[in-house]
Amino acid sequence: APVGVFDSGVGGLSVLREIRQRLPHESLLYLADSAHVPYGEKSPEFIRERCRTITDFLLEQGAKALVLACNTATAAGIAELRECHPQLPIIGMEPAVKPAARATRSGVVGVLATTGTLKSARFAALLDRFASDVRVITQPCPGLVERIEAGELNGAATRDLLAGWVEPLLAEGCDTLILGCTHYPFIRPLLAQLVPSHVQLIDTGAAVARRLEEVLAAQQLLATGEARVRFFCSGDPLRMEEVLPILWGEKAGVEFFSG
Ligand code: DGN
Repeated sequence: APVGVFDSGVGGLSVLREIRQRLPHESLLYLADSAHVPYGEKSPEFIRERCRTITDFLLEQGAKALVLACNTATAAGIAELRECHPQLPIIGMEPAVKPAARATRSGVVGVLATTGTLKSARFAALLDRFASDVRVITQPCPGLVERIEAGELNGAATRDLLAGWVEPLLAEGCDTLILGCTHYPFIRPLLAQLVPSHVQLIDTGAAVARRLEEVLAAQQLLATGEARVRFFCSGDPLRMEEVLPILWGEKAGVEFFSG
């Protein structure tokens, strides 16, 4: 049976890449809720409703486990999903506050994430738990997800947007930046050009793939043999097919999800 992975759009492909690399025998279903991207400014109620609809679909497709490859959806919806599906392994994303608090030398950590994530109770709890000794500066990045959805990972517009957020963080002494949205690993190379080399960039994709492996192994759900990856999207499948070679590294067909 496949593992179901979803995001508001194509950002979760950064997580899918890590899963594919770590667990090449797992069949994967990836759903981009592109008709509703970005989730960043949507209400938690709306996002929870999308989480329910998408989860029902992925379960109909036979998913044996679920990865919410979206920080915003995790913050809003994972608790409810776990309540409704107590038997289903469900793994979510969260900004990597704990590793960043360990890594910083200056004691100042910057978090790039959506407004939805930064305003959530889950994020506040994460700071209480792991960041009591460091100063955390949060920075929402409106407009960045849209650029990445369009496959614009290197252009001047994307660069200018990013530079405008990162420079004040550096001026405050940040030496560690958390990529707290699954879209952002795609602009990591660009970000690396905008910060001094001692600044560390931290994201959570690899840790989520490791966690998925542990959870599947513990329930004896790990697959062997040949794997298949299927892509679904609630927006325009042709548009997603255009950006897949850039973000996934291969051409693939995308099926329309009308839910
Ligand atoms: N990729 C999502 C996240 O990790 O928060 C959200 C992107 C969005 O829809 N704004």
